[in-house]
Amino acid sequence: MAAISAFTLSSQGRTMAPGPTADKPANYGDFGPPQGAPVKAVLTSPPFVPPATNRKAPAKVIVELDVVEKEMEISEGVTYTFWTFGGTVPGSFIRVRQGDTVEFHLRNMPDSKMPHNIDLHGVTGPGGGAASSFTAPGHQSQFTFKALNAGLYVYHCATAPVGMHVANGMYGLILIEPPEGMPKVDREYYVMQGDFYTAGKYHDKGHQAFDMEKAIAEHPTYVLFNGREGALTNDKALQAKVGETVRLYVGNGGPNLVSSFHVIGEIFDKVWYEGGKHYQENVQTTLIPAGGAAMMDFRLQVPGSYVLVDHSIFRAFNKGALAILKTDGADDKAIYSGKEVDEVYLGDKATGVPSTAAIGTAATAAARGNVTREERIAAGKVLFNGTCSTCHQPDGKGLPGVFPPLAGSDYISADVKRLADIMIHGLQGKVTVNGKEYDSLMPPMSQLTDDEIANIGTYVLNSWGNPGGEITREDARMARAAVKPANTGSAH
Ligand code: HEC
Ligand SMILES: [Cu+2]
Repeated sequence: MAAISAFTLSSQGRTMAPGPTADKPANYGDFGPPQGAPVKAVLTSPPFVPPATNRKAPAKVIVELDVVEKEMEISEGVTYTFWTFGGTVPGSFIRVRQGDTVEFHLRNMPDSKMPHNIDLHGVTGPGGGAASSFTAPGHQSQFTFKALNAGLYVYHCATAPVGMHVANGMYGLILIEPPEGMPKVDREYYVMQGDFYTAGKYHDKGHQAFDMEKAIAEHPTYVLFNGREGALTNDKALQAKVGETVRLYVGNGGPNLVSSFHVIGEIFDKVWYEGGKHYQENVQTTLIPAGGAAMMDFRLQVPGSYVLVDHSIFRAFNKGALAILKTDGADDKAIYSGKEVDEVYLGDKATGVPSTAAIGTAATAAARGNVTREERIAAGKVLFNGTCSTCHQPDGKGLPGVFPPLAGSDYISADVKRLADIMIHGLQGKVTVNGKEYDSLMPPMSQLTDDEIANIGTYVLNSWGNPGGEITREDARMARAAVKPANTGSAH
């Protein structure tokens, strides 16, 4: 957990010089006692990073961090009881300077149900602070450490069951600046990945409990940046301008997964891999272990939407591990021709498309049992974009000879209820739509929930000259229950 400093390195049978570490003096990172009046650390909520300390001498820094248990949305229309440091997932970002003496105050709010503590990977000492910070609800604890090693470190709760506390969102980052500070950049952002285990399936609406079995099996329902699907998309996307330099401080809280962190459309000019002292240059994807972190710098040369993903790519598109860095500015055709291909990756996550709030509205109403056709249509429109529109096109007209039209489709009007069946089981073989024959394959979309099927189906039925009507949750349930081989359009 925290740094362990006394071991001997050996390579090819030769033992290197012994010592606290091979080339570091015993007082490494200790610049003497704190100077001047104590300073209170500025803590920030993600995606923001506190300003540089700009200090030239060690100080006494007071950190006050609150543990807050609270219900928040984990996805549109899905709530979860998070346990947090500072009321957010990930927890507040802490920034100090190497050699600082940190007086840490951990307060556990009176309405908490659980005791909590904190293990900071930047602390030298057994447990990284955990043993000294065990804090019951309504209590406060205090401990002090000297920040000896510069770097970007994860902190997390280490109260039993540790995995559960971490899975509920109890992690964050502490940056221990090197004495000279980090190189200046135009913008700094704080992003942290985590995997989440809910009792229901991905996108099952309503309140979701933690599922210990799934967590032990390491089968997350959600893999997220900053604790919520869509925390950094649409109007909450990270912002930058062409010509600026951007630094991401990226952590991985786990509890289980290792992140293959990648920004689609960018190359990291520098990566301080593992959050340490050295950087690698020209990196496409950097590995961030659970309980680890990295800093990465790049300059933005071309405007558009850059997509932050875990390149274990099903996590990005089917579990939520996707964020956007929106860059405004003038095109540079010499670097990139400028064909806007955002939609391929983004679907409904792109900026400027209808807000996903409609999905939440329909889900709430569906849970009450009185969802209206209009609410289903509004939610279905958002879901259609990004799920179906890549092939059938946003206007439902399809592509001649490749993807059949859903607009004015006589295939749909012949039997409107088959829509649910087609979405869940896919379609292959010969079909004739409006007099034209298609002989292709539509993959099953069984990842959609019954409500999502109902919403999309109702939207399609009530759009583009189709006959109207409704697909219900029951239609979806029955279509799913029908165990059968993939649909074939013609009888063979
Ligand atoms: C990867 C591309 C792709 C996606 C995504 C896709 N489809 Fe299809 N869809 C097809 C193809 C190809 C066919 C024709 C299949 C065949 O030839 O048997 C088809 C056929 C259909 C048909 C029957 C023919 C018609 O035009 O009326 C319907 C209805 C349909 N899709 C609805 C949907 C809906 C709703 C979604 C989103 C949940 C969706 N599709 C997503 C490729 C896709
Ligand atoms: Cu805890």
